This record gives sequence, C-alpha cells and structure tokens, in this order.
Amino acid sequence: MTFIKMLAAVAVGTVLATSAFAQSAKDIRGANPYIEIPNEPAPNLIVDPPLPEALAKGIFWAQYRVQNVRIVQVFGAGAVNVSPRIGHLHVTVDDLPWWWADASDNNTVDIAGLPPGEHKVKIELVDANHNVFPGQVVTLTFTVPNYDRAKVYGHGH
Ligand SMILES: [Cu+2]
Repeated sequence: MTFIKMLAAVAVGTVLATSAFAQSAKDIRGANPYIEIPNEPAPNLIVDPPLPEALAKGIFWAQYRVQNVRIVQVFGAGAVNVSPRIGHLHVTVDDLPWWWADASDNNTVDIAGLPPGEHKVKIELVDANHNVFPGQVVTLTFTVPNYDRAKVYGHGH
C-alpha cells in the first residue's frame, strides 16, 4: 500500500468514527497546551447575549468562550509572555468605577439581584498583567423587566 493510499484509508476511518459535522477536539478546545505556540493568533472573546428567562428574575447569565488564550489564575508582568498565552476576564456593571476579575473559565458570567431597568455589563479579556487585549471588549446592554424581588430573593435581601 502506498503512503497516499494509507493516508486515504486513515481519513476514511476517521470520518466513519465521527459524525459528519463533528469538529475536532482542537477546533473546540484550542491548541495543545503542552507546546509553545510561536506567532499565536490574536486572542478573541465571544460572549452570548444574556438569557431572557434569567433577566426576568434580575439575573444576568451570559455564556462566554475565548480563542487563542487560556483563562487561568496566574497573574503579573512575568506571565505576560508565556506561551500558550494566558489571561482572564474583567467584568464591570453599569459603569461603576470598580470591576472584578474572573479567572475561573466557568463558562458563564453570573450576576444576580439586578433591579428592574436598563443595565450594562462590560466584559474585557485581559492579559495576566490586567491589560486589555486590543479590541477584546464586549459590552452588553439589556433591560431587566419588573419582577417581584421579594418573591425571587426573599425578604432578607
Ligand atoms: Cu486582572
């Protein structure tokens, strides 16, 4: 069997073993973390709109994912140039002067207890030294409808 025929046989086996539309592990999870990535493509932040059914209770749930950066609990100037690239998120609500860092990579930004009305959540993808990767800011503006706060959160809040 020639090398080319062998490659074709391997390719057919791979297609049969997965669904026609399945994406590879690398497609979904990103590059192999065990090897340095020279000239890694620019990082990218993707955030879905908040779920309307949660907004109806004053809860902001927006799923996110990142490309070409791993979200990990490692910080400081010395970590900026490691490869593969690392970083985390900064989350700001309603233009308040403070934010919090989310280095959990737990899939969804979760903010509860928002009062009815217009709100804004800004999510920034930042490097290990807290500098925003160029252009990687997603700002979501949304409306929390009127809801019964005591019923959702009880009287103690
Ligand atoms: Cu930070």
